[in-house]
Amino acid sequence: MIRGTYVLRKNDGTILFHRAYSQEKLDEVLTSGFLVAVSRFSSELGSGEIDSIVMKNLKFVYGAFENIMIIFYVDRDDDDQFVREDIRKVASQFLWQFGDEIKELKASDTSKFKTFVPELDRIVQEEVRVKIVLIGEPKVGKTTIAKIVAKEPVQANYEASQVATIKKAAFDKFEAILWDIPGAGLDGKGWEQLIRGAGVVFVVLDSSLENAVRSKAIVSRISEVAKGAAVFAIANRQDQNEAANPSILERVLGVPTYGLSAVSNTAREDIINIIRESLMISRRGKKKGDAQSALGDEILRLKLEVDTSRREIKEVKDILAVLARKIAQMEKR
Ligand SMILES: Nc1nc2c(ncn2[C@@H]2O[C@H](COP(=O)(O)OP(=O)(O)O)[C@@H](O)[C@H]2O)c(=O)[nH]1
Ligand SMILES: [Mg+2]
Repeated sequence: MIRGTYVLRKNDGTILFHRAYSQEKLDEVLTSGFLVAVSRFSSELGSGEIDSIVMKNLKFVYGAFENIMIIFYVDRDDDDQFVREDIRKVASQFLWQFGDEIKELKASDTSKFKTFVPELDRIVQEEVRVKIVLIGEPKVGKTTIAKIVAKEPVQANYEASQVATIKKAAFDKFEAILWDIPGAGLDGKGWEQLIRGAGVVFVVLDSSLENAVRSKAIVSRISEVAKGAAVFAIANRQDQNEAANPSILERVLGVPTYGLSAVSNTAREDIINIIRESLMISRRGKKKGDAQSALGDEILRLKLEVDTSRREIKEVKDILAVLARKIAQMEKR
């Protein structure tokens, strides 16, 4: 999860803005050391370029934009892809709001940047909480998957789930709320209520063809009931010899299908990667998110363009001045 955000002035490393999202105290020696270092090598970082560095249990993701640096610190295992999107948005917004004031600013007078808090929160918290539903026939591995993601102990002996259970897991910038819906009730309509408001729905399969064919009905029903949800399949039990290849199951179901073995040692990382990718795809499909990040990029581009044309105007003016002097000299002769 995102632990906090810094905005620095590039040339001297002045901290213009800091917001912590987690109660945990930062290692101050570590952080101030990092901030000094990062402002030193900011000149090597091209404008708009984003890089990251891991220190102890934190990952610092940072980018240079015009005369500022934006730094997010997150948990060390987090994927910084989502943070990178946020960094670009924060940079555009911060430059848009304060761009002109940063240059003249005296190092001690950073209070005005506090007004950036709601703006930052809006960017960071946009779509952080996501409802993820695991649905599918009994014994395909839904409860196992939910428990692994939530870091709960998994028992090997099977217990049929009677009621939907909800588990939480935090990773990257997300707070995932996992809904584990019992497979026994899929004939009725009860489950349709439960998937409302989901961002992502995973139809979990035991990777047999029969199971995939039977699950087709659920897939088409999901898209009717939860219109905003992106639907994917998890082809679980890939460790079993009889498991069909995910690409074949994908053709049967008509939705992106990820292979998984929930009993593997790497299961948690594998599942988180599947969730990451599905969130990336589902967000890409959302017009609003697209429009917003496109707007951020557009603002940054326009600002660069204005700066360039200001420079060009000055150059043209200089040339005109030289020409005018030349004409005046020629007229004198
Ligand atoms: N071999 C194998 N067993 C699995 C896998 N995933 C789950 N299981 C086992 O299958 C049984 C049913 O899993 P469960 O998560 O309770 O299924 P649910 O009914 O869909 O919630 C349990 O005994 C699990 O340990 C897998 O990928 N491979
Ligand atoms: Mg279950």
